[in-house]
Amino acid sequence: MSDYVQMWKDLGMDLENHDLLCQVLPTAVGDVFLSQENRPKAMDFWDLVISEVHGIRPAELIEAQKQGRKVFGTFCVYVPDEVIIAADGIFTGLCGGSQFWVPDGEAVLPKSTCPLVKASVGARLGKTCPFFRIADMYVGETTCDGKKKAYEILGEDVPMYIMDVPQMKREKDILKWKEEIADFAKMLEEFTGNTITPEKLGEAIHIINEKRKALARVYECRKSECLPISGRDALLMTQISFFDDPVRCAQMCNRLADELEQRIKDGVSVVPAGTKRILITGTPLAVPNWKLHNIIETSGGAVVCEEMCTGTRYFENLVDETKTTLDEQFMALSQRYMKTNCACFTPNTGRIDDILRLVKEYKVDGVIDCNLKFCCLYDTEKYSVTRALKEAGVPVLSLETDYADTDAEQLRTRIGAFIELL
Ligand code: BJ8
Repeated sequence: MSDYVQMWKDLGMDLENHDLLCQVLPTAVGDVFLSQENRPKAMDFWDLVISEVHGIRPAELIEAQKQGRKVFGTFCVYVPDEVIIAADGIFTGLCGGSQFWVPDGEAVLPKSTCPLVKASVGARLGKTCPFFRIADMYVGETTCDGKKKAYEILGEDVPMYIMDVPQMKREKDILKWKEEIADFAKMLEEFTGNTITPEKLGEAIHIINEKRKALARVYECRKSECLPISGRDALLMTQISFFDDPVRCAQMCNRLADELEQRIKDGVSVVPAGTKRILITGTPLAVPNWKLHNIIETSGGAVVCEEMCTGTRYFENLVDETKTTLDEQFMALSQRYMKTNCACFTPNTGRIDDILRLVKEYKVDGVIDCNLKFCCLYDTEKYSVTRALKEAGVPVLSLETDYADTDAEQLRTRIGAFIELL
């Protein structure tokens, strides 16, 4: 990634520290991804993107900024990308998934904050992530307390807009979220100087729906008994989709899905018959958090589905494309987004229904419910998730971890024993 040094300098990054991050990434990518056998050829796209993750896409974003476009950094799947696109803006995910950024986050946040929040704040304050330097504005949301308070610190030296996510899913909450989306649109118009028309929003809704359909096609292939892609590769695809241009993302995912569908027809599987099929549920796995997938898939299991925001919650449910006025479109957006079952809602029984449905659809042998340390929301839902799965006769293992590698061997022992018993 040495070609990008000048760009990083211009972004005001801490080059010395950033070098340390760049040094560990190739080994991690090699160990987790390139070591796998019989991978789909179409993964070459994601191998390239991840090997130059702080180079290729940031350079594109800077180029777009030179043409006058604005970049918006987001932290939650509740922020509607469609509206950003309709204002001719570009969205990029910002959630941090590396232990590397945690100490810089801990310098200003309580240690008892979840690693996702600590890493995100650390990536900004430590000046070691180009995406955090590039974004013209951050878009936060009122989901968990950790994020809400962290946004106050993050927003000290970069424009920060917060969307007020409802905490319940009554009719009036759906209306409230619609109003919140309309306000977001107004702010985007002012910030970008571009007008959002029903035509532009309709086009943007179509673009993101196509991206969702493409991601869903790849996931559909993971339902097959003949498993054409590993969980690690599917996770990488999903993680990168938060950063990539949505049209290219759809193209690449469709290209991958074409190959996977052919593999299923040809009986090509990445694991031996009888490998135990695992569904993971819980807190999101932001890039480059591949720890759990890697342990499971090197312990005799295969991850076939993630009931996570870096998984099914990201692409399930489409926005109604038949609406023709902005008011109707905002409502259609609200209705779709409010179907996402995040643990910040109460009650959140829809998530249990989703998990039970996905267990059947993906022919799952066992569920691993994994929470990031100090995420009280998903940790509390562990109680009802575990009970529902036990009642349905589905084996479940609950785990709690963070980004550090210190518990890797302990996790390996527990996961190995769980898979053996399935
Ligand atoms: S819709 S899951 S992306 S809020 S893990 S930071 S909840 S303490 S990430 Fe999330 Fe939106 Fe919900 Fe999805 Fe807080 Fe928990 Fe940390 Fe979390």
